[in-house]
Amino acid sequence: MTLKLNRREVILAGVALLLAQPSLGQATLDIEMLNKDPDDKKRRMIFKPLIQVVQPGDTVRFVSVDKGHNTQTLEGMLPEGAEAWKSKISKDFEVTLTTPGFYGYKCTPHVSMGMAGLIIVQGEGMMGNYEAAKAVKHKSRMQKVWDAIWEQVEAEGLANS
Ligand SMILES: [Cu+2]
Repeated sequence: MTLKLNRREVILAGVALLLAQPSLGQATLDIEMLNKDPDDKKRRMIFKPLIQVVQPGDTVRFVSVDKGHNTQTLEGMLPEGAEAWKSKISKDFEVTLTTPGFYGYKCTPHVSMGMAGLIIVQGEGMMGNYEAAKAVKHKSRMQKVWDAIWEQVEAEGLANS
């Protein structure tokens, strides 16, 4: 038996293949909200991992492992067109990210302790807000945390479109 596909069938097969690609996102990645880093007890009030790299369409799930934390986007640290968020204290929170770029966020009650983190959504245009996000000034402890985050971004080559 010979397999002959008409034009419509070829297109449908192509669409089905595209939809089957797992790399197009829709993974769920966790960020834990912790009082102490289980791998380094000296590190307190942290998001783990500190830098989370995802693909457009992926969902980031903030997990309230220890109580008393939340996640809130930092002003000036979102790609253009991306929506800000602020979650409830001590609650898990999910956000699906579709716009490539750099997303800086903090824990509202623990700003003074430098509790913050970065999500990088890879893809076309991701460098669009890199310099702007890096240029945001923070207070004392928070600035030290961001200096370390940007250093790690450079060191790991994460700022490449
Ligand atoms: Cu906190």
